[in-house]
Amino acid sequence: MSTAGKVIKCKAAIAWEIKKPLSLEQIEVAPPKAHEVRIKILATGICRSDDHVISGAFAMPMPILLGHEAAGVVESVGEGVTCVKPGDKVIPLFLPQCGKCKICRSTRGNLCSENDLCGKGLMPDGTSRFTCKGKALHNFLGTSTFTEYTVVHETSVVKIDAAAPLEKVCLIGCGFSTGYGAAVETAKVEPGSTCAVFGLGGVGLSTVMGCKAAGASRIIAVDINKSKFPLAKQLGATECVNPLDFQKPINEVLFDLTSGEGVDYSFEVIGRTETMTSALASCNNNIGTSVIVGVPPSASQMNVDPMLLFTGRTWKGSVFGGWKSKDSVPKLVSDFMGKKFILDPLITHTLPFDQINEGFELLQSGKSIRTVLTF
Ligand code: PAD
Ligand code: ZN
Ligand code: ZN
Repeated sequence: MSTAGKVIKCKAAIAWEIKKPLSLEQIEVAPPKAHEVRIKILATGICRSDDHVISGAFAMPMPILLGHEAAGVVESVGEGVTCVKPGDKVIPLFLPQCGKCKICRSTRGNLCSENDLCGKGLMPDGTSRFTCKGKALHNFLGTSTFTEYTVVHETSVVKIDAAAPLEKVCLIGCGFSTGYGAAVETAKVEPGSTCAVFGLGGVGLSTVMGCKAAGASRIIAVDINKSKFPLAKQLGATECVNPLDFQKPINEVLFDLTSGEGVDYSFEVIGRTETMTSALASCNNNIGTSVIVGVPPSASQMNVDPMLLFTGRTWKGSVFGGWKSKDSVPKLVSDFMGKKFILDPLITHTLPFDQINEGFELLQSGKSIRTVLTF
């Protein structure tokens, strides 16, 4: 029996308030309005950005339906949708590509003005498609994938190869693309260069892979959890450094390791202001580039010696790896299918959706890289 045009009752994991486990409940998912798409989610990864909302570091309106790294199948479409049809395999896009704003019209940049990084948590028309116990739920970055069904705007979804394994390519919806793109798209790492990657979670390890693919000759992986080092080496790190093993600041350690020159490219893939500054100070004082990938804690401020920038360093940020999402995600899926990169080592755990809170505990305790939840 077709569910098109009807409210769907299904299971979802709700964040009612910060610092509490997610609550598995039945929700109602309204049919898609014009230019919206309802998706049956089949696999979703757990990313640190979801956890930043739960911890309160990334301020979002509550209650909220988190999750943004997923893959699924279109269940139904609203009026006027032509980019996808029921049955298509798709990836929701936490960074939309409207095709109309200044950035979408430009060949440069990827931060479509329709993005919801500031956390409105509603569809573009200002309403929600989710309710639970009579209360409207906010969406997360226009996606919300910790649910059996979600509704997204047509600018926030893209069709992918029908043969793609959804329980793997869901990582292309965030972690892999973000980390890999920070190296190949945002920094445009050059062959033979020296890179340092701070933070070796799913995103940072993807940055390591991007540095390797770009031909970096040295990739120094930095983490305070040394259990991350074997996988970092397997994916391309040439050396691994634990800041806790040294008395001096990590930027000085990296200068020592590079004969006083600093690295050509550094990446902060943690989400802490201290490590953002350390990463900046670790790159060459004149031609070094440092990229912020970790989500900065809401309302945080940085106090930086301007001399670090005066001498010529470049400091930039990277959302979704600098990729224009709709254009790039299908290509990245094709590249995965063509074995141009691998995702399997990043997926350390696969759990049924019901065990979502265990997945978060694995991330919080540093035991997992990516947990993929299946439905
Ligand atoms: P993760 O928690 O799996 O990995 C973070 C890693 O950093 C862990 O291995 C930690 O041990 C390590 N770490 C923590 N503190 C330090 C420290 N002081 N020095 C060195 N290492 C440390 O997270 P993730 O890989 O899922 O995400 C990483 C960040 O990227 C996080 O802030 C997330 O919110 C952000 C992100 N940004 C985007 C984007 O578009 N820019 C997208 C997705 C995720
Ligand atoms: Zn993410
Ligand atoms: Zn746009």
